[in-house]
Amino acid sequence: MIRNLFFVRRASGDADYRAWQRFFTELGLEAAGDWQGRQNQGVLFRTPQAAIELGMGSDFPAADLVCEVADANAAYEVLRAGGCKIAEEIADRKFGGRMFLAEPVPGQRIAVFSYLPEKQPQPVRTCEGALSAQGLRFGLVVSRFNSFITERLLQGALDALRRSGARDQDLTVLRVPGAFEIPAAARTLAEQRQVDAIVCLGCVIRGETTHYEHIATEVTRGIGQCAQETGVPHGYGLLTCENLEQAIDRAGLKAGNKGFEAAMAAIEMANLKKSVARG
Ligand code: INI
Repeated sequence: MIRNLFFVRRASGDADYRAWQRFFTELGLEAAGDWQGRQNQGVLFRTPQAAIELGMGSDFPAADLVCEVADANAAYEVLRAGGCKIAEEIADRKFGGRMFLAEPVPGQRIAVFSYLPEKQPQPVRTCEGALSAQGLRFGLVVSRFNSFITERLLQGALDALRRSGARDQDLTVLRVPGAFEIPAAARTLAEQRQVDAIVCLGCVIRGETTHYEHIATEVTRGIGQCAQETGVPHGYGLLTCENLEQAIDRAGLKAGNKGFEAAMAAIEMANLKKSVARG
């Protein structure tokens, strides 16, 4: 499968090489790397976006490279001032763009255009939650059952929150008897609307009966339901393990600290919620 496409310009000599370099630099590209061999040299300009366009019919520019720029008028002025030959004058085109043909080296034409304002494609609105906990309030619900593990999850979660800028006075820790009680305590916190996100921490370890499965399923469902019904983001830090060794690994040893991860998810989701609300 294709991983990368390279538009290769083979300069016929030093003057062409420099002309191409000046052309792409003037259009705002930065050299991402260059190399110097005994018999050759090259420089790589990476573009913010590239695409292959396939077409047929009329009105295609007479050039095998088409550069979209933010402002074709500005690009035209910059290139002309730098001495680049303009092979076809700048003008509005039927497709909704303003375009000209540049000829940085003899016989090699490149079309440069920008969309007219009314035809400008609208960028996709993308929202992502920042990883800053500054000014945010968090509730942490932690079960005492398997406290050898859950206290480590709590330390991991507090570490993530403090490192991300949370202040201790904005953190509330609720301790509950076992994992089964986590969703109810989380809901009490969520309904009071005094926290921006909740971090749920517990550890269920398989025993001889099916008890473990019932608890794990119910707690997971309860945490998810609380998050969805109250709209308060919940970080899910419930370990569901076959044995103590697996739990230790996930509470700060080989497999990281799931409390830390749950707190980071809570921070991100709290910020995401705020940024979506801001619009
Ligand atoms: N609570 C846990 O947090 N982890 C477990 O592994 C566990 N097991 O296996 O029994 C457990 N049980 C207690 C349960 O969460 C409730 O606290 C208890 O049933 C009282 O409601």
